[in-house]
Amino acid sequence: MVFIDIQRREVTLKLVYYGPAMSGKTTNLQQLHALMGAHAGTGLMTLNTRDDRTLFFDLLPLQVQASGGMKIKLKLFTVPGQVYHAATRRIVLQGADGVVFVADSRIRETRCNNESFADLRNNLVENQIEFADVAVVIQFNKRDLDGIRSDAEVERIAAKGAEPVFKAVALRGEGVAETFIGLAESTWHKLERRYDFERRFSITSQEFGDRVRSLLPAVGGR
Ligand SMILES: Nc1nc2c(ncn2[C@@H]2O[C@H](COP(=O)(O)OP(=O)(O)O)[C@@H](O)[C@H]2O)c(=O)[nH]1
Ligand SMILES: [Mg+2]
Repeated sequence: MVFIDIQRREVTLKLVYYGPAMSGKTTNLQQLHALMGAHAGTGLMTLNTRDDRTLFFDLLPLQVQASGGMKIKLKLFTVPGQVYHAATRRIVLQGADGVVFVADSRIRETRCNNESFADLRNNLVENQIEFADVAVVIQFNKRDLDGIRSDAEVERIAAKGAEPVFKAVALRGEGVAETFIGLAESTWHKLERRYDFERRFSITSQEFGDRVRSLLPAVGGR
């Protein structure tokens, strides 16, 4: 779980993009990286096979600084979705503070989405992470394609569950920033309650949200 370095006044959050193969997890990180421009820091690391599938994981390390001097590192990972990468997914998920489940909106992908969500729950258990202790948001990606669940249906799913739901066309960068900001803020809320960041490091969730948005000048952050 969250890594807190009191001496260096540094907190590291681990955020994981989970979901079935080809749902658009790597594309989310690529587009997020592009939207961040010069703010993106050390850059996106991807480890692909020759056919462009994620081999191990992608990593986008980010950092924001609060006015009180506290440094917050955000490490964004993707998992490889293919069934045979089960062990890798479990390892990447270790110590996750927040997870975005990237679903493919097409109705024919329903079964793959459901299996992957069950796999997520299972791997959280394997990693001794309580589902209630990890922030989870859901992204319905590929809204540009035919044969997708309707907006009304997505809204019904959103109303039924506790997890915030976002719609996206990751390929065009649409909804990518919103999903990331939603994930970061949900994760912060969850951790703030447990670790009392506001008192210990004098940073409010409002300030944290502002700092995260400031990483995204292209979508109206500062
Ligand atoms: N039409 C469409 N294709 C997408 C979208 N997002 C990703 N893709 C494509 O889906 C394929 C798999 O994407 P990728 O990010 O590698 O999936 P991952 O396996 O979840 O990492 C690629 O060909 C992407 O270009 C989207 O919103 N719409
Ligand atoms: Mg990938």
